[in-house]
Amino acid sequence: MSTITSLQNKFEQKAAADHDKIISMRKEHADFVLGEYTLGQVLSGMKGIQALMCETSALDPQEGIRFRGYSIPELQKLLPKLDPEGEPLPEGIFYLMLMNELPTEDDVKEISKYWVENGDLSEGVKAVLDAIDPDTHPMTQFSIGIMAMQKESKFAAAYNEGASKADYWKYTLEDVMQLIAKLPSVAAYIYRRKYHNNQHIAADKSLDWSGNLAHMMGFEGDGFKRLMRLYMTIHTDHEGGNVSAHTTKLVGSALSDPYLSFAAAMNGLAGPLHGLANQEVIRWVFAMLEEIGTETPSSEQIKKYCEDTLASGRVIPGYGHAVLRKTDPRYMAQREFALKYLPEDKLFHTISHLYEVVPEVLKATGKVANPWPNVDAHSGTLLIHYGMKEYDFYTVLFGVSRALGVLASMIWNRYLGLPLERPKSFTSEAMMAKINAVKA
Ligand code: HAX
Repeated sequence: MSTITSLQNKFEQKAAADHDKIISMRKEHADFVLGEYTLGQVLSGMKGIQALMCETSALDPQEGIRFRGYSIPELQKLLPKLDPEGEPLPEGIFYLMLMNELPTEDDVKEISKYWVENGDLSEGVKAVLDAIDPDTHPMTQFSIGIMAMQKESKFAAAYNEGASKADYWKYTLEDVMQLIAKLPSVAAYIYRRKYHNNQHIAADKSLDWSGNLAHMMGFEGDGFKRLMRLYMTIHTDHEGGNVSAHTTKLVGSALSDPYLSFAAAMNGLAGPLHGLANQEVIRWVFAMLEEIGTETPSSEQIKKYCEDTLASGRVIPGYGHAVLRKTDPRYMAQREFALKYLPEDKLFHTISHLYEVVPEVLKATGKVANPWPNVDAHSGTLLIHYGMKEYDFYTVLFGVSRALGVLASMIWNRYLGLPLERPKSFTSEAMMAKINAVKA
């Protein structure tokens, strides 16, 4: 049996009960009031409005993310690894998010093998990437690369041929597996073309998905590969309302295929308030060290630099969050990694020093809801430690990982037959009229 058929069978078996539960919940409790929301919420990015269902992960403002109920430290213990002391394989968290059960070693091996064996890019996709001005931002190139693969969509082809709605999820699953298989090759192709004189490295199909990504980018050390496994695991998903997850769902709700939906999500991840923050953090930290003129700035110097950043009307990248109200556990997982593998690294010390200073500076503004660091505050320093200095590429790595969560969700959305998303909008005049009608 092919990997796709076996995953389809397993998914259908596992998901059938949840499907019936959710569909009957929708029928029987359609009138249940979930919450109320205010005009203020509508005009501040719909924060806190309970408007989405997402099965793969849930975010608690105090505790942080849980994937199908498991925290990051729990998953570091429970998910299959290549080496008992190493980091989990992201293939495992994908399986967990999709199937709602912890994978066995064999489950993970099967997915890993499929992804690595199906990772090659067609000559057509390479030609598209080759035609892009190399100065183009890597995230733009990444999005173009994903779009260049769209013509392979099994979902789009089946839809054109009149496939039944009941089967959409099967084609979606196949597209998702193909797309995730190829993302490391797209990323590595862009990386080697832009920064390594177009010298590409062939896949090593004996490696796992993240190990092979590291290899194709030109990083052979065990340290970088270990980091990639952690990185690709913790960036996968952050419940349903963040820009990349919600974009995938929104665009997918028009029955756009996984390629179209995920490319759209990547355009959202490329924004500086979302995934691009990982590039912005390192750019900002380097600018700070250069301006202060030392690799070991004092707390006073850091504080002054932060205050200057705020005074110039910019944000401090890597700090704050729309939902979290404490230090991001993804930051802590990376900090633990640094304490274990690079405790003497100077840049890590600066990142730790910022953790002591920045929250107080942000608290002093009196307006920042969450002064604590998020995932993006830490990732760059780990990459730099292992020699990956091209920080404008960092968001592409985030994007490769994000595919695992948002596309696992997409399979569920198709399986549940969720309809087109279409919230109601109002003009400000209509809003004011509503307010006046209540006041009168
Ligand atoms: N530096 C300076 N000001 C900040 C700030 C920061 N790190 N975080 C929030 N604020 C400001 C906001 O800009 C806002 O100011 P105005 O009222 O003048 O517009 C005010 O504090 C209230 O904002 P908030 O309610 O605390 O935060 P939001 O939910 O509106 O925004 C953001 C959340 C993540 C966008 C915000 O904290 C931010 O801009 N952080 C820096 C960029 C960043 O690190 N983004 C990555 C977030 C995680 C992620 O998605 N990763 O991919």
